[in-house]
Amino acid sequence: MSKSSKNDAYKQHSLLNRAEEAYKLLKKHLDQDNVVRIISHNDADGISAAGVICNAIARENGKFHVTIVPRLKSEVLDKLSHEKYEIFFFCDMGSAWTKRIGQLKGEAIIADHHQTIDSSEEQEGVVHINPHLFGLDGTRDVSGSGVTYLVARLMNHFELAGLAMVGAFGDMQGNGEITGVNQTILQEGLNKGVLELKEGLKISFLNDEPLYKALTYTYLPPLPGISGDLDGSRGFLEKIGLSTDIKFPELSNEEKDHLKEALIQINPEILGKQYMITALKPPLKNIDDYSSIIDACGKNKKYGVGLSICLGDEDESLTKGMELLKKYHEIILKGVSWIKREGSREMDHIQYIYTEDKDIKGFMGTLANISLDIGLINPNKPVLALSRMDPLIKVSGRTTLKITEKGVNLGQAMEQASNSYGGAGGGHTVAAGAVVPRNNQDNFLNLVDDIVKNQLAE
Ligand SMILES: [Mn+2]
Repeated sequence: MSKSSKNDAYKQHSLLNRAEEAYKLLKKHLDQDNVVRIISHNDADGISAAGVICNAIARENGKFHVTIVPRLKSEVLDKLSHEKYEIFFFCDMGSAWTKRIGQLKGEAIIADHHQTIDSSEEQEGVVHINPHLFGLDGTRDVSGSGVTYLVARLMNHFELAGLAMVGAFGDMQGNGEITGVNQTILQEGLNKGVLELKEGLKISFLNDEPLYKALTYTYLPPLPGISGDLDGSRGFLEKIGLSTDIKFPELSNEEKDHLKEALIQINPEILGKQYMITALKPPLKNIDDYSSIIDACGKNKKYGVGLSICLGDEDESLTKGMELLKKYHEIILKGVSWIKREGSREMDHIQYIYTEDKDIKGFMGTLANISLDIGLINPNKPVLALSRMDPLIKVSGRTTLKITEKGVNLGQAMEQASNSYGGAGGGHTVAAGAVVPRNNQDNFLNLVDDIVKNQLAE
């Protein structure tokens, strides 16, 4: 074992110990029949994280009350401060508010993975689990769902490793190698037989959609000329002599091989590892697809639908979830063709895209990711995706690991720049968010540009 991985194992051990403290606190309250007050984030990771802890509590015959929120802000905590629950459980958020959480009427568990300026300082009655507290990576190596799973696994609910990975995929930790705590969780799932590993074509909804659609909806790995391009996708299939409307399972073995070879020519990464949840059927079986469905629920603000799917409703909620996914795909296609047409506006060290389109507004972070991935915009500069939400501008910042390795930390840049102009923000090195007053949009952009310049120079 190398020195660094030994070190990493020690750090993971410390994180697991903290999770065990949380488990003991939760167990105490479940034994007293207290309702667990769960607050989680509204993205795929946050919804999955809520799913992990709700499932675990339900299986222990416990009771819970969940609220999913877009952001943990002061007003949310004001409301919670009037609630008389004995135990609060924050998923995928909370690390930035340990003090306020310590002042709530009940005890609290925070299961978060975001980096934050606020403290590792301990608060009475609060168990704070966050990889950053132990020198571990929370951007790439574990999600909010993963951190939450570290508590659930102590109740022997190893099958929830699947949902933990759904959250990780939702936070873009599923592309490329699975590393760190995610790898530990994945291995545990594989060892327990609740997860399966397959080698195959990494195409979205491969068995569920006609081929031309499945290919169009595949953004990671990117298929230039096909991803986000219905005509390009049809053209590709026609060129290699396959029917466009056919579904993958209907192809002969020879045709499947032919398709595989043609796709590998475009991007060899299309063939790779896929992770499946043993107990589930498509479209939830493939963790990547499961995550896309929950993401679509989140982006369409149907958090209850997403959470119900995580809680096992494969009828009504899954049907609704698939409708939301369809809508989601249509909006992304609309956005991709817009960016293809107009491109981004480049500054010295960053670039940005801006929309007032009400369909596209909620999807700007995803569009920023896709634009970088499939090469619609300059891959060498971080991109800020701006949506007009009077009187504010909502900003989603995205970049690549290649750029963060050069020293760029978007979370810090956006936190600092938004704070300087009457807004708020923060997040991870590769993905961050902020809101700023609209009249400070240009000042904010210039300051981020400047901070990124300095980060690159350091
Ligand atoms: Mn997260």
